[in-house]
Amino acid sequence: MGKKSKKGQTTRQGKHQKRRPTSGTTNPTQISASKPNTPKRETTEGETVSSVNANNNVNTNAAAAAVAMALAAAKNGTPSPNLTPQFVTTTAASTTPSTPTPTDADASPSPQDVPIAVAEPPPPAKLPPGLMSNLNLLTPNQVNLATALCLQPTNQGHLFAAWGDDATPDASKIALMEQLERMDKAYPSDGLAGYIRNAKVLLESSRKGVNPLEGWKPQVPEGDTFTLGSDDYKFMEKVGMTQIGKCGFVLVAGGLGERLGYGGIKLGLPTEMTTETAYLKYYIETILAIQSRYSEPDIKLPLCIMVSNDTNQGTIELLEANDYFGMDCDQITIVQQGDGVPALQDNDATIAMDSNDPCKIQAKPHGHGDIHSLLHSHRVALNWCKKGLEWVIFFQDTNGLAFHTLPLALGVSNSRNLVMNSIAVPRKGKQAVGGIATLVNESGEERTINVEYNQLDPLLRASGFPDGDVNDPKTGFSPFPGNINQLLFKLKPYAEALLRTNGAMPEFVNPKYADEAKSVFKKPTRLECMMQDFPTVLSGDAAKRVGFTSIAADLCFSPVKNATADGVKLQLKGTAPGVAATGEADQYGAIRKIMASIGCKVEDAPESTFDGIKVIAGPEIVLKPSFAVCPAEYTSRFPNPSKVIISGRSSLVIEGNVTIESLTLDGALTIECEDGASGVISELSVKNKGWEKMEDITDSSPEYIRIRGYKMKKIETRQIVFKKDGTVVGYPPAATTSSGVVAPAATPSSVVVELNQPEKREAANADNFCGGCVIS
Ligand code: UGB
Repeated sequence: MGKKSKKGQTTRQGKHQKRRPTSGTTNPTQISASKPNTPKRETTEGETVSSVNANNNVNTNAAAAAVAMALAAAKNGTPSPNLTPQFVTTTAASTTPSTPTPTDADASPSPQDVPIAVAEPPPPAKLPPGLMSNLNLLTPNQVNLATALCLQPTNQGHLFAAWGDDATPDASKIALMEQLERMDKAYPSDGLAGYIRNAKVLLESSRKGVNPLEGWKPQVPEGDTFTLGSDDYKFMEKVGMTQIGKCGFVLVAGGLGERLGYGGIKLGLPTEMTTETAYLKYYIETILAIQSRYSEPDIKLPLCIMVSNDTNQGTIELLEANDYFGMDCDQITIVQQGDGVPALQDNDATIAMDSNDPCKIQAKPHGHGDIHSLLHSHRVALNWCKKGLEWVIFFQDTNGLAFHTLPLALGVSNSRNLVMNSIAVPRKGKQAVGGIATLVNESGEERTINVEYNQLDPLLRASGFPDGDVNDPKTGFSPFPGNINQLLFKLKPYAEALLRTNGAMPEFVNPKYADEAKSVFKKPTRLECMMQDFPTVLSGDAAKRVGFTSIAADLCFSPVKNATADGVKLQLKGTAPGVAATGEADQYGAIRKIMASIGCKVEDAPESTFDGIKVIAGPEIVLKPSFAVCPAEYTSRFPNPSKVIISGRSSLVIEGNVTIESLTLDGALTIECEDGASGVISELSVKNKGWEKMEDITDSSPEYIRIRGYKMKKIETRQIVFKKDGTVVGYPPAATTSSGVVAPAATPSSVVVELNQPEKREAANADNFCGGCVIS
């Protein structure tokens, strides 16, 4: 089981009995001499609100007095008298007290403590009696936090309402305080006080219907669009392959998958039923294959996984039960989103309590945008810089097509010197996918960023595009490509931006109102943030170096997010269903498409329907990462592609260092090449009964079968194994030695991709400076 460190990072003893280095061990003085700046966040009303409370000490004297008394009471174990601190308020954003510390009680007012404008004094605030009488249960830090939460303007005294009830156990009170402490620490912009302050601003803007993009005008973004098999594609992919061995990988996997309706963690789901490879296994095998073929011998490509409270345990169990799928444990860093953020029940940002437990806060996920602050606070990005890595690749939990286009996009990033590059897909006008647009404001500031589809159409109409979000007649697609949240960053400027901003993303709120006056919520809401909003924290030249790489979705994106019943409705509307059956079919489809693009003859199966979802289910071809990862590698694995012929009812699995010179397949074939062995398949013809997908939605079947609607029946299979002792099982000898041992034809020891020297190369960093740390 994982053990949580102070900062929420999971650490554990690994399989090699060496503790995985925690990412928080870097000495900050090696990183940067300067303190991170206070991040700024544009509010929806255009004013700038500081996300971190730097010098907001106006009210701290009164608050500090309250705390001092409370602390004294806590120390003595006696209740302190009711406190009535006096306040002087100016504006909401500038007067919020920071969480006071005991030393504040003695501090004389400094010049910045003097209020700028004096308004009406607010009514006297009191700490709730239940809290006052239980202060002796709390640590000094907890007293500080509880006090700050109760005082104006945070004003959350109701959190302690149940503490006045004698029936409330002390353990529950302490549990609540610990939950509050964890949430306070996890929120990157001034803890819970900052969260409530930001929530009040955003809730008010939402109530007033303020357009969050007010002042910004959209333009068609500059980016690169590719077609598989084109010369442009091949060139850019080769450029990217010079970089692919220098990446750190970030997997965001904190989502519980409520829409999918699957009980386990999504990373544990099989990507397909042919090999039943779990998503996490597939990702790790891919990273290891890239490392073994493209990284310097001393480089281990790192993987950081963001988990939440919901997915932490399952993820660690999955890794441990499978020996980390072959990765060294010190390559994996797990960062935790923690408890999420408090749910808010009204426009005053009143924290909602759990309906079953008056000593528990209702928590909700804060969104995948948390990843940036976690990579900062755990120093993951900086550590990767120090290891000499050049790129950070972000990807989602269930996309079996995630890596086919990675070298292509890396080629674009490298050639264009991009700080941030989003892999994007052609998008139809008004399609329910965020569109990437370049936004420009009156002062000439520019951002290329995802705009949610519900905002894009009105924004375009209000900005001189009277038809709104429509297709370009020349291409048949919207000029604003669809974001799939597969993001590539140049590591050094990324790490620098984290140092400057703490990785805090802008937030949004989306309450569902129960009344026209927008004063009542249907259910509690919360602030959320998204990882694709990173361009908002880029500034200067870096803000201009943001682009996209667009490629057909059937090559790069097919997530598994939705329950089958919802997928059926989406498919009827002509939208990708995003269910387990399509996630699987699209993986086979992408491989067939790549094979066809190099000249292999692969027939499509007729359409089938499983539990209402229509798919082209085969032929099922699984090419493991140890065989090939991306189109350029297929070319060397299939040197005579026209001699590879696969029928629509076939199933093929290839693993390891094999070259397929010629193959005719009508049935099921698995070819495995053990580590250290190599093999060549030539003049092989296989015909057998093969495998069949059998519809299965019975309640007694395992959940991962039920959610896709079928299981695989393996009727007859030809199995070939190239063993590392040089023997071959199941394959007629190309040549036989006198001892009868098969001598497989000689093959290269690994995939050889001829890398043309790219024409455009990124200039070396003149200052030899990396993400704030000096590389000696
Ligand atoms: N995730 C976390 O790790 N933590 C969280 O708190 C939430 C999510 P969703 P979403 O695929 O078409 C995104 O919920 O947010 C992980 C893009 O914003 O599946 O609805 C989670 O585990 C959108 O622009 O996606 O929408 C998963 O791996 C579009 O690209 C990932 O974050 C959309 O995906 C995505 O979470 C899409």
